Amino acid sequence: MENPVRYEAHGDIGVIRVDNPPVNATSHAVREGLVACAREFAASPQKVAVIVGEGRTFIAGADITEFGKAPREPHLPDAINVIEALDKPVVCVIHGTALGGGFEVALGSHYRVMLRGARIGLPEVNLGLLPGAGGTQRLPRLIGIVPAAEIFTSAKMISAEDCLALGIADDLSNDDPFEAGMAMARKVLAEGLPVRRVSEMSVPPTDEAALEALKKKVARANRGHVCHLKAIEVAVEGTKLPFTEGMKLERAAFWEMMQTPQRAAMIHAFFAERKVASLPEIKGVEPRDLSKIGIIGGGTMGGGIAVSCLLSGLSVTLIERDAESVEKAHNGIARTLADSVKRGKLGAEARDMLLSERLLVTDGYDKLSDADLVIEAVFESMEVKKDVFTKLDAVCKPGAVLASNTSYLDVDEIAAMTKRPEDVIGLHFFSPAHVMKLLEVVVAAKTAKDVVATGFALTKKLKKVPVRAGVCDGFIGNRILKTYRTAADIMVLEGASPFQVDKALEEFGFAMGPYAVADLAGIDIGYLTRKRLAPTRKPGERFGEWGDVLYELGRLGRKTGRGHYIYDDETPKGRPDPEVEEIIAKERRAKGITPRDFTDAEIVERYMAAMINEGAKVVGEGIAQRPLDVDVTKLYGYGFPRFRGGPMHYADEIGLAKVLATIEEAGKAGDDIWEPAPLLKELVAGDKTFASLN
Ligand code: 3H9
Repeated sequence: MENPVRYEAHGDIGVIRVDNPPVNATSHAVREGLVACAREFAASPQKVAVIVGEGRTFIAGADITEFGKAPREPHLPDAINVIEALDKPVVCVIHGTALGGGFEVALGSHYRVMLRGARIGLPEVNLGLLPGAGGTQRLPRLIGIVPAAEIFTSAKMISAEDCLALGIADDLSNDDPFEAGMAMARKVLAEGLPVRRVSEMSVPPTDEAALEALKKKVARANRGHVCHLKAIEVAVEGTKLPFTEGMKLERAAFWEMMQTPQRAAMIHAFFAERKVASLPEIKGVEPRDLSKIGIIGGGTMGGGIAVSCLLSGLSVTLIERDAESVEKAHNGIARTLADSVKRGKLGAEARDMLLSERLLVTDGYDKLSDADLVIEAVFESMEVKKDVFTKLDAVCKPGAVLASNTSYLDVDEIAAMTKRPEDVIGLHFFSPAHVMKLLEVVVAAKTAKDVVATGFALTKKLKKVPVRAGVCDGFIGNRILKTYRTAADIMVLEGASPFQVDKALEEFGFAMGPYAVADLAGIDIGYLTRKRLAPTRKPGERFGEWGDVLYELGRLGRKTGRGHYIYDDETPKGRPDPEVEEIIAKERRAKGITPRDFTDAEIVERYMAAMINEGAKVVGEGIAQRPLDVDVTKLYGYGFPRFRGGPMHYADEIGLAKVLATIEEAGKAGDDIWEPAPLLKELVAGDKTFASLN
């Protein structure tokens, strides 16, 4: 793009057009263009200027691809200062989204008009940063410290209507962006409205109690992050100073954040999330039709998938086995939708329409004859699944996509039950399916390309994040999970307590440690998994068996008030139970293990090394396409802390040689999980990173 910012004269009005697809990010050329056009306007006979974005959105922020490279002048805060300092009024028109640096350009303008449907936001914290072009200094001066901090610490997008109420927008418009800007400019001219600089405004009084409450809330919600509280601090301290001094404080903090591993991790996550969705093998491949969805099974998974589809505008026919199960499934879906209404995510009328017009729950397979895509979500047993796919093969129309929501079974074997294996695919949702963003799209040996494309098209419709996975036990996510859970169990057998393991990993950034998760999911799930894996175990293989004792004692986790932890009114989130330590001590004695102490750091090191090693095997075997696919899987399906970027990014961060050394050390006890991944060894030998494969 030659000149992404252009100046045009329209009588008394100068128009500064920003045209830098896809999202008008403020690249170096845009910053240069903004300064040049501001100067051209200053020297021109025009009396008022309009800044407007071309394409689908106003400026969506700084150009993230430039982060990590040497900064080039003019810097964005300086460009915005040039605009604000003009002695003729400047109007900014916001359509689509004005995010980060884009919203900061708007704050440096003298008047703001927003199109209805447009939104603003300061999402820098999502990238491990804080607003760095005046967001922490101008916004508090415009609307007050607490409302401003709520915006820049939450990264939420604020609607045009709310912006008008808050005093961020001066007017709303139904016009196109250009006309909306021209109308506002004509109003400025007609009413002789003056230059109005936010930097010269004084900060509205601060409700100190509300500020303290917000700080606590933000600290709680963003454990491990550094940027959120730093942003509040900069806003509070900076606004006590003259504006230019406040800006210096903001700039220094912005650069401090820019150097953190958290910034690198979160920007990696941002681009990885987008990269997984554009699969080269389906480039240009048309997906099949996708409006009528069939679902087999109305339990937790099937019901969640149905809700997810309904909320995305798809019609759902859900099959259950008998009248009683039909009613139960229907009620479950209605309850989840009612909850969405209660939380303001869905109108009551829309809910009624979904239930009466878009959903059919029935026990007749024949109702699936016109379904475009059917997702099987029945009990995790090969026999049951084979029976379902035989029936689907008989009733579904030619070309219908037949998907299994299995979380570990062999999709090739399932596909072989049909006369159309090319139409069969795995679509592995995560529970609760209407909430969790990850969807593993499992491509079997014979799956047709347009079926893969349809799987990806579905995830887009459902606003989920798709990761392509190959067939193996557990695909990407559960296969890696099995390994690091085993590593945790071995550490417990060797002397760590489950409570110490959980605490160490929660301090690392996981929302919950593996044993708290086991209690939440149900100890019975782990019990069934161990039963399933029993025939595959090698003689002498070490694994934790205390879960079986908990199961036999009826300690099924949260649902029974006891699992690894005790859950009661006093400690609804659970407290460690010494009885569990005694059960584990007994197992150690029976296995002849003398317990030793573990440090929290060693626990994290081993847990992560196990995760990374299996991740490298999964990539090396082609089950995951690249290391970043492993990262996205763990980030969106397994609560991996986003500020660490995913296990493979984290591995690069700490150094692959160090990871390999941990694996080799842990492997001295002879457990199979510690067999080093060939890919990891290769990368260490070549002094390369996982990022080099992305
Ligand atoms: C900042 O502003 C710091 C300042 O305070 C201070 C500076 C000194 N840069 O998401 P999509 C690409 S920090 C470069 O699929 P959508 C994206 O990678 C920034 N590229 O579309 C994708 O490329 P590709 C604060 C960017 O319609 C394409 O655009 N701003 C940027 O679903 C389409 O993106 C943010 O954090 C960027 N800033 O959503 C906003 N943004 O096609 C981040 C996007 O090659 N962006 N791309 O894969 C977003 O939230 C969404 O992209 C947006 C559009 C809502 C704008």
